[in-house]
Amino acid sequence: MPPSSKSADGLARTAMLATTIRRKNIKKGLAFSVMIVGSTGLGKSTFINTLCESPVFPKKDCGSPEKAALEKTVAITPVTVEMEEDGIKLSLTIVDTPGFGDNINNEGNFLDILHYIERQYDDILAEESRIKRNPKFYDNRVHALLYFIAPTGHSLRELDIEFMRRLGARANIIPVIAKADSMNPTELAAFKRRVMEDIAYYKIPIYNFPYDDEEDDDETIEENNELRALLPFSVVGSEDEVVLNGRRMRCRQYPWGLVEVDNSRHCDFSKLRYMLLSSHLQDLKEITHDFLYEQYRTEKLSKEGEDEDDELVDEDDRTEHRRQQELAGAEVAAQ
Ligand SMILES: Nc1nc2c(ncn2[C@@H]2O[C@H](COP(=O)(O)OP(=O)(O)OP(=O)(O)O)[C@@H](O)[C@H]2O)c(=O)[nH]1
Ligand SMILES: [Mg+2]
Repeated sequence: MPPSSKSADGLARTAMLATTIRRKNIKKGLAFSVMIVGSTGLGKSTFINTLCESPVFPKKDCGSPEKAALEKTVAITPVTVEMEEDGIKLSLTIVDTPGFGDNINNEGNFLDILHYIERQYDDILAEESRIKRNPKFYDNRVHALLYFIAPTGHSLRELDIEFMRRLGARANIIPVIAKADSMNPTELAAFKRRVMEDIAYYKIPIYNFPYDDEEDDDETIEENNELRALLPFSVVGSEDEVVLNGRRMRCRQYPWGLVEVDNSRHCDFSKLRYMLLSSHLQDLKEITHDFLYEQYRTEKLSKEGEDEDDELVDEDDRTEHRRQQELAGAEVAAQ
């Protein structure tokens, strides 16, 4: 068989295999996990309900609809929602976290969140080391961390900088401006600019839609550049709907007008949702596995190696010490 036809045959087989895997994935569904972090009361739980288009965190009934409100989140809460995006089944795990910033020292909140993320990496590490794999094992690694920034109009707070710098090595951080309806378009544009200046100045590692000039096609590069220019995404959350001119829309209703959640002139919610659950889902998963998890694994295994070396040194020291004692004892006995 000539080499060219052999390689064509091989290529056809690879393509067939890829199609079969894709079909299986479509049937089985994709698993994706997003964590939501930020100060208390910034609308994190409301955002989750808006993203999932269902009351994942139902309102607390306080007697009348006006008084109904979401309860304050008090513990790290992962919830899995089955949904369908572009005809593909998605098993979406959303991890809600208690808002921080109430305490003078937020170290506890930081560590709880960091430990949650690292625990999922540890689970994978343990599973990878098993001789017999557990077929029911569920990979719960966090693929994207949406960090909610308070709409102060100034710039990043100490707390935001500290958190994103510390967690950036463990998760794909996507910065988000919460309650964007509290700023007008000029204020919002200026705030976005200042936040990005801070991110660059403090060298905060965020997910900035990376691409490869040589490998990626023009369309991907253009799309990534457009999304990069939107950072940090401005969001508005609401589960309330109104019907206007026969069109049903989710919005926040004020005496002076409506803020539409899905209107890209009002906020970036729909673009964020599309990139998260559709266009960049696979990229976020790959970076989590190939880079963030790999980095954690290397650090953890080399640390364990160092600890073992230390133990060996300690053991050597103890043996030497015992030998010296025995020698001294023998000398005394001989005298
Ligand atoms: N103006 C405005 N208010 C919002 C928005 N999203 C949520 N809210 C309101 O903000 C309040 C707090 O919302 P939650 O979703 O409970 O906030 P949270 O971040 O989960 O709060 P914690 O669980 O305490 O951390 C509620 O009254 C929401 O209706 C928004 O986009 N704009
Ligand atoms: Mg909450």
